[in-house]
Amino acid sequence: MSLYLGLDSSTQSLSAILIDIEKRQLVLDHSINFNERLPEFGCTNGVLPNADPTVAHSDPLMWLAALGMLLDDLRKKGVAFSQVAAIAGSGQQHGSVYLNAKAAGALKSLSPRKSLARQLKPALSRPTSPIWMDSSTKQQCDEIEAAVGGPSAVAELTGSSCFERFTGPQIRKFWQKEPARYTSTSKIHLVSSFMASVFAGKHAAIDHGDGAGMNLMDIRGRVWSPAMLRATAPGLRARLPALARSDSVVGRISPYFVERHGFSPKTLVIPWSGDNPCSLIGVGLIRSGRVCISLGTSDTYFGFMPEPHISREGEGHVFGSPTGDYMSLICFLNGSLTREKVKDAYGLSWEQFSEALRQSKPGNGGKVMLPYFTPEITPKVLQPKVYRYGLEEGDVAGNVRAVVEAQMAAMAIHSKWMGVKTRTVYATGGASSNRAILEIMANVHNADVYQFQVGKSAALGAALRAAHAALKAAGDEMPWEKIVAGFAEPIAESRVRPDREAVKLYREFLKLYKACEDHALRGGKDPAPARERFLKTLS
Ligand code: XUL
Repeated sequence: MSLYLGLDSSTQSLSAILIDIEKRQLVLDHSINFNERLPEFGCTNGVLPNADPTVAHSDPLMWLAALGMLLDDLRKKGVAFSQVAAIAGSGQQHGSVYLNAKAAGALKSLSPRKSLARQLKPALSRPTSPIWMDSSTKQQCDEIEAAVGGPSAVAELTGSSCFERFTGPQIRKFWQKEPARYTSTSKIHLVSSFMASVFAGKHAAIDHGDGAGMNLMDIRGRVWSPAMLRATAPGLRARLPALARSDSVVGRISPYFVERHGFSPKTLVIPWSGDNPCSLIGVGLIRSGRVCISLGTSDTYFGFMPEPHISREGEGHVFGSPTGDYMSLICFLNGSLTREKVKDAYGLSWEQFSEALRQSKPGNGGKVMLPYFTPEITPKVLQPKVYRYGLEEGDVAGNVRAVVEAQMAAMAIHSKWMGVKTRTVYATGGASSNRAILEIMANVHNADVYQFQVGKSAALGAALRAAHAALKAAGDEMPWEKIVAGFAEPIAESRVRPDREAVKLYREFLKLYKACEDHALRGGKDPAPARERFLKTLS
């Protein structure tokens, strides 16, 4: 049995990647898109409608329905589940699932004749799950930070200051607004540990990688922090699962999956982790020096870190790496959907969007957009607003270039705290297939940019984690270098080199962009003089 299954329960879809570790082969790659296949749950792009734009919840039953559908699809495609040695997964980070006292019994005695969603619905103490796109907990963040000694104290302790989407502030809001439901909650899972629990038929632990995204775990000690728990909600310790290493074993697969889908009863369930820690492995970032930019629903900028180096500006995060080390991450909420909004606003196809990028010039003639179409995480913007400097709304190519340059500039500016000299960037996610975007990335970051063969780095990382942990459990541990070799490799021919002239120009452009950001968000000076200076460098 050398097959390993990696799943990725993400915002908009559930994906699977099956690998054969001995043959170094990706056997299969399949996804269930929630919009297309599960419209009956009423979500748009994985989010339930809400009158408050800062609230973003999803339906955990939709994730379960997707799981049943995905496994059925895979079986129809001829996947021999009986040959799968272990399963691990990746979950959208920070999202939480609230279960009542019936959950343990329900997980243990799932009937293979009924769907997961139907059987686990009565075990939910809260029908919806707040996810990472939620930014409605500013008050709770302030309260928690005040109780613990300020944002830096929280960051020192947990790896991040309080962020609205992090699980701790979300739990505090739930306790404050819905105390009866909080009282009836006996276990609070992350998306990752919830899905692992379903597979294992018992409450699974939260791994250190994803646990770091809660504002509840002591990042160095890797234990629940008593100070953070106290500041968040009463009786929280008893409601949290245990914490575990990412490469431990949850247990054997639940009989539900053996009987209904044909898995071997020996299949191991490995703790699921967050999508970012999984992607770290999925792109082979197991040593320092390189970073990955993932262009997905959110854009993320992340890299491996041997020691927890915390952002003093409170901008980024330190999570656990599945290798047992650390990783740094910065999340930009206005990612794919924002590029798409600009594309749609001008009635363009993606091809025309790229053409507009090719036709316009680096630096955009000093035209700048701050594209906060939705609230932004980095820099923190709670009220969505699009700012334009020297840029007319009707200027199609100008707006297209401005949105991409803004995204790349924000990454360059807000990643300085990591102290990483970036020479190589690995680009992943849907938009990484767009070379016009990668050219801007290479020039703004002054780095070689490579694409990846496998777009789904989180699912691949999960499959690789499954192989690593299962081999370790069998006393046959394989070093990480060997695990990722041949799977998590950039495509050599995809290299986009920075252009010397453009790099010089973007160095100046970053100053202009920063001046616009300071003006819009921090009451800084009018950026017109900065724009004049930038225009002079163009001439
Ligand atoms: C990371 C974050 C996002 C989600 C996306 O902090 O919020 O990248 O993990 O699923």
